[in-house]
Amino acid sequence: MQLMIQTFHKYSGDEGDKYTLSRSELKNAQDKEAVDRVMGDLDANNDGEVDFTEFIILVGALTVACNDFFLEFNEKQEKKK
Ligand SMILES: [Ca+2]
Ligand SMILES: [Ca+2]
Repeated sequence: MQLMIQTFHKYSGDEGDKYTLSRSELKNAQDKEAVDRVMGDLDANNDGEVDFTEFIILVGALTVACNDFFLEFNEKQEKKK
């Protein structure tokens, strides 16, 4: 959970509102074609930014969209145990 928050703030501070992810910030976080589609689904209130609540949903969606990334991440987590 802490890692998710750190990741969120790492990218959300690049431009505009420090506490929301714009479309371009989201692309920095995950440079995948799926982002555009995911962004459209995630931005529940259609303000062009993904707030933290929306981001939590994004993480779940990216687990599927960016499976390789999360497999690698999980492997690193496994090694810590
Ligand atoms: Ca921002
Ligand atoms: Ca929004």
